[in-house]
Amino acid sequence: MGSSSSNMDHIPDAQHLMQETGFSAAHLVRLYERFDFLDKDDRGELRLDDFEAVSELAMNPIGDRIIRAFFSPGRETVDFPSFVRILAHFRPTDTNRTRNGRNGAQPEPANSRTNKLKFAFQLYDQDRDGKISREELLQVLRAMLEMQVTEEQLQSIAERAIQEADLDLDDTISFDEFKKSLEKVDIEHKMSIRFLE
Ligand SMILES: [Ca+2]
Ligand SMILES: [Ca+2]
Repeated sequence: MGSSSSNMDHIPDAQHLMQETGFSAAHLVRLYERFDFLDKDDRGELRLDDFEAVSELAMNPIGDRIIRAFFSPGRETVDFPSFVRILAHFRPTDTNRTRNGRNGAQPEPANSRTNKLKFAFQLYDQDRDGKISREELLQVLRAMLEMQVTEEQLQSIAERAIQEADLDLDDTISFDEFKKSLEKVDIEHKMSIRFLE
């Protein structure tokens, strides 16, 4: 084992992770340092309270939801590969990597627009039924707009958002409707969290 700064020997599954997520070796080493730092008792896993040290998330109004997204349903710990896979959603989208390249055999990268939107969608869809209900939308709006608007205003913002996005009139927002309603929104810009510096 070398002791250079680009030492990846101790990173589990490094080559595969780089391929899968598009992170460079340097990025991965930095993420590993970050992970290792958060992993206070050196178990090779993070628990919910380890994430409290991430100030970018602590200050984010929906930071608790983002943190929970790191955890697979029913799991209480996050290992390094899962940590990296979630963070890959926040990588800038590669503009030169086409979606249907190589006869579509390759899975879409986590940082594609669609996968970024899927990640955002599940931050709203807390019961994971594939739909954002009015109540789920209200919860996010409440967290993000707290103190700035009255409950009545919140209700009407939610109402308008659902009316605009809900194309099949089932009173909830499906992923397709979500995607369509955000067609003109610069997701790239909104979904960048300075987590890697
Ligand atoms: Ca739902
Ligand atoms: Ca709908």
